Amino acid sequence: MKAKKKMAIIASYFADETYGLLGPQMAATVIQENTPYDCIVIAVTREDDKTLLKRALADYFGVERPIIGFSTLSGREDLFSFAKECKTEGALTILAGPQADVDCLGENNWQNHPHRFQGLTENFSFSLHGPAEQAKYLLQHLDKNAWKDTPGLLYVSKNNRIIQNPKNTWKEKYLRKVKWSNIYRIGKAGLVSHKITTGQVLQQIGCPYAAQEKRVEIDYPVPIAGIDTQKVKLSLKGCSFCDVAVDKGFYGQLDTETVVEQIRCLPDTSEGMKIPFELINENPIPGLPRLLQQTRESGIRLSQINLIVRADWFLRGEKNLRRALVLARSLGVRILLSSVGFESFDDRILRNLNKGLNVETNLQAIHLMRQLKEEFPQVWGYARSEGAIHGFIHPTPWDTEESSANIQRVLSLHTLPPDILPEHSIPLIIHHASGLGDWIRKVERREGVQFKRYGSIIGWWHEEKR
Ligand code: B12
Ligand code: SF4
Repeated sequence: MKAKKKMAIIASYFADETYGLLGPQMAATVIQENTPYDCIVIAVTREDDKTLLKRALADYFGVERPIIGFSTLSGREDLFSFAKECKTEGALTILAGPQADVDCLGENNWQNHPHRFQGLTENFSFSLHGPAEQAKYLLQHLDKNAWKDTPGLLYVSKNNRIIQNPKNTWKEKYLRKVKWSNIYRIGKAGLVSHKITTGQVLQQIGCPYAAQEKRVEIDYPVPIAGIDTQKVKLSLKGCSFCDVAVDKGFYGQLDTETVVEQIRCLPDTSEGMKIPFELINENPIPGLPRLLQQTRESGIRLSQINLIVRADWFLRGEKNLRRALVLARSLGVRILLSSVGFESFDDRILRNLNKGLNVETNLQAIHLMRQLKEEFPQVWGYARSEGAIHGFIHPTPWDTEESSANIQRVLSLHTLPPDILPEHSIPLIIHHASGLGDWIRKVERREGVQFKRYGSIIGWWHEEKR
């Protein structure tokens, strides 16, 4: 039998992570099963030694030309440089996964504004944005020019023009299967198989909130002294800081059957149950009782489902959630509300984030989360000590003494630090292609200021003189 060719996907990772890398792992599975290539995922932390990584890649590819996909790099400039080095040394480097297109293209109109993020066309042979199965055509035609017809491909032509092929849409048949044994880390002696103890299951692509277009007015950043009363008008879909809203928009829910097939692929615990997994769906509660029922009918034993929910949709789902908790109790399954994107406890900041809800809604959700703990103590989890990390964005460009005092007052009045507040807040991150990217560029243009770029991220905290 002819040996299969080889491909590897490099993705960004944190050292102590228990999660898998669903997107890259799903892509590797699609490639493995539908092309002449074996494909693995290599999870690379900032601390990993790049010389060891190089050596491991050389051992893996042997005499073959390395074909290396890069995905979910989280804006890491060390990995952008690593990709460029591999490309210079003869590898074929493909930037794929979320934001691959906009990160390759660079920031809007950077050609006329040299301080803006100039994109990654020099670091990668090309980018491929959208569903993994688009790579089938590419990998089958690498040696011929026909790869230029690959859907979703973006590349620089010989006469220096950027060519971007239209993307294919998502097809459920490719979203049924994920291998969980295809992820590796770098060890001293080469690639080491990495065991995943918390999985992810895709149930919805994108976010329904990102399907609603709204005309919004966002305040100026406070650091621009004296002009902080001005506003910027924008049309936004989804939360202003959210890259998912721009990247995926809203495609819709997957069939329960597709979701159950993915659950079947998850590794088992030593007790023969599926490992805990996060349901990737911003509005999972309406379908939760049905999902529990269907897994039971399929003979699958679950240990724990982690939910990510918006506070308003959590409140709206109360009735279904109670049904699901009763069912979960009878099945011995735990439900952990692992992340609610509260983001702030100040109404002005929530408005600037275009979160579409207010502090009162966040507090009502917290009240219900705590009440359910009293009613379903064994089945229901929501607190930091139970593994939840709720969203709290701080600092932001709109922090004032008044907003900080306001937030402090809400935190102590409702005793949020012990169970709700995460150990660390996350500073507001502005990806160049997010709604806030447009906001900050408008501020720059109007006020003749510049904010520093950190790769694909705009440093709103670092204003530079022009
Ligand atoms: C669930 C999720 C999490 C979970 C689990 C993450 C994980 N390790 O998988 C948690 C909450 C832990 C998490 C944490 C973080 N996340 Co997160 N997360 C997501 C989310 C919402 C869904 C990811 C997912 O599974 N999608 C479903 C899969 C099937 O879709 P997909 O990833 O697009 O993959 C498909 C295609 O794109 C393609 N594809 C993907 N890779 C490749 C590679 C090749 C070669 C090819 C051909 C195709 C291909 O194939 C897939 C199937 O068709 C995404 C946003 C989103 N909706 O995509 C962010 C996202 C992946 N996370 C992101 C970030 C930044 C983080 C954090 C760094 C945040 C932080 N500051 O802590 C951490 C890092 C975690 C880590 N590296 O270990 C970014 C990555 C940005 C980027 N472009 O690099 C995203 C895109 C959100 C965003 N835009 O900000 N996250
Ligand atoms: S932050 Fe969450 S709720 Fe807001 S648009 Fe993004 S995915 Fe949807």
